[in-house]
Amino acid sequence: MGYRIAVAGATGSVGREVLNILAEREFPADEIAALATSRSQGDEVEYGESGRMLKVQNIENFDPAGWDMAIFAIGSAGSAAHAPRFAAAGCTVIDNASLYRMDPDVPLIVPEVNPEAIDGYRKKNIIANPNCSTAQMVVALKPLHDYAKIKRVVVATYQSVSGAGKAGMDELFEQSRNIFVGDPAVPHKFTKQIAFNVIPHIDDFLDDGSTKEEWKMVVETKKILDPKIKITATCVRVPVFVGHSEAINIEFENEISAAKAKSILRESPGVMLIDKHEDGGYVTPVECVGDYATFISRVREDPTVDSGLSLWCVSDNLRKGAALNAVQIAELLGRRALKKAA
Ligand code: 11C
Repeated sequence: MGYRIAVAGATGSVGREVLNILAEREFPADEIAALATSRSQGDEVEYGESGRMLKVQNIENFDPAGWDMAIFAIGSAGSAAHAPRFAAAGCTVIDNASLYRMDPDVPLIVPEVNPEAIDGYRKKNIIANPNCSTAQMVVALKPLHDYAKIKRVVVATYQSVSGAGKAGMDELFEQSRNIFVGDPAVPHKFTKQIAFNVIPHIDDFLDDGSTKEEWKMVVETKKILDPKIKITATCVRVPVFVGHSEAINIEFENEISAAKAKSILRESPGVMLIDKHEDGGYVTPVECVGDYATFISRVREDPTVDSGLSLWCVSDNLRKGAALNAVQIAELLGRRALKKAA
């Protein structure tokens, strides 16, 4: 017997990827509901490449009773409005928004890293999906932490415009075209011109001068991996449509060579090591689009500390950073929690 699963935000970039990935991975679904706001009610969305079309239902009128789980990709305001109602009706919410991530009663899960934490989901019947830049980083850090214990991480991100949704992608496209034809590249979604530029600012500024995106990378990594790890992040928007990249510097408590790190990473779940010391022997964001893996390249020792490594980490932010991770959580929930309760 399969599950009844709803996808809220089914018409957005992440929601569509959720449907693609559920279909690709042949998620054991008896019934799938595509939900969105009233604006999209009656539209149709494709269930992967199956050719099967789902009619979009208005989330406001949807009764979640009798549904096993719902993957939410509707932002924090949408989650605040609907997640408690779904959860109370017995439909476990897997939420992509940041709203519940730091709630101590809500597990924050990356299945390759902390699957055991899912056992706490019954307190609120909500499970949180981390920020995209955190998800790929912890997949890379976890196996190295298990071997040599990470003390400190310094990360700089190169985040694609799809992290800011369809409006971000449209803005990069339009500004690039405008610049070619001699029209002004006026910013709307981003604070400055994004085409042919980089912007060291993602999400709101905090009192200490960092941004909320940088804060999320710190607190989410601590919650998922280890609260003792010290982290500092600089998050930067770059003119790439899909695929977040990260330059990660790691200091360890115990010794670890680059060769050892590579042999560990080669065997690690969710990781694809592509690291040849030659032209093109590394992965760039355009190559990771549509893939499940977190790609790691440029692994090398950092000679400025007793035990340290630097590496390059790239992943599809709409997949591992959002939709894929949410579907993996649904699979985990199906395998562990729902079966256990039966
Ligand atoms: C970005 N990482 O690239 C953000 C998007 O907390 O889920 C995802 C924000 C979040 O803009």
